[in-house]
Amino acid sequence: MGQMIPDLAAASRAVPAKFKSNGISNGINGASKKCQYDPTFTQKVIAATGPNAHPRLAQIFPSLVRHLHDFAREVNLTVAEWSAAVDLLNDCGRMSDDRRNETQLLCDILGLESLVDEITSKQLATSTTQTPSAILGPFYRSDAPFLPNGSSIVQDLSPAVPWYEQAQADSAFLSGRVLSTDGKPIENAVVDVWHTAPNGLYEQQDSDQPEMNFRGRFRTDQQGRYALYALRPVPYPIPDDGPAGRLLKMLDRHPNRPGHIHFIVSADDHRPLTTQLYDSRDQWVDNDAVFAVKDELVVKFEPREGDPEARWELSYDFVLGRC
Ligand code: MBD
Ligand code: FE
Repeated sequence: MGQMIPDLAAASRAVPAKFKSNGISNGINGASKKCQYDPTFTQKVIAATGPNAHPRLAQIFPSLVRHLHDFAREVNLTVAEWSAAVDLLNDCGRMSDDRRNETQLLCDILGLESLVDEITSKQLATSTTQTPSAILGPFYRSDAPFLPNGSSIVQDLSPAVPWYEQAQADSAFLSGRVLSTDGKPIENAVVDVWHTAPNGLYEQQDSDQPEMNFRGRFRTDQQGRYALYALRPVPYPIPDDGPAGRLLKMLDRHPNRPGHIHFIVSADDHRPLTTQLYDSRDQWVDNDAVFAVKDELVVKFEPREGDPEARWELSYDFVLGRC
């Protein structure tokens, strides 16, 4: 029986010396560490802000500086570690262009884009019935073609395409309405939609795909309806060949996102909605590398009967809040 009682002293002795007494996860120790450094320093930096500073920045900058400095003191950040972080940010910048936004991807794996999305949507919400938002992600293109309702965002699918069979097996008809929070259908709303190919790559990541493949904008009809052909989305790893991927590996984390379809739904007099729908069949739906899944956005595709163009169907109504 005595063996069942955990030997805390032994457990503590087993901690390698390099992890001991560094002040991390130890409030008392951390507080005393703070005093080791110039106690007036942070205030000096905050006080340097001038009277004509940008108002919102003047409001939030003191908090930013306080948290940054507290973090550095709490972990005893060294010049070498800070310098590695600067290199990481510089690498993100160098890797970014109009096809790839590595800095945004870095924010995504830190959960920051999902957090600011939650904050923004809660601040702006005018009703509890509106469809929840989800993050934009780094692969949006604002100029997708307008397509007639009922047409397909899958371009040039032929047996020559390596993922032809999977595209056939995953062919899906998406439809639904765009509604206002009072339940009224909205005519002329724009449903802007994009997703990856079955190889897990967005069109701009993949030189083998035609321009604007799996992207389109649709306008709702008089009953507020939209309809299009697309594919059931596949899970895929976020690009992990850059600094964001390096960080994931150092954290022993996986890069996978559950299969998802992105939407921006907009209409006159309503707040535009940026969101994503997640396929419930997906193994990563509870374990998203960028922490963007919300229960209300997980959907179940149903088998579709009698349509040679689609094996699956999904009906989903988007509810927009008024401005
Ligand atoms: C994606 O496809 C995405 O949607 C997000 C949010 C982050 C990285 C890749
Ligand atoms: Fe995405």
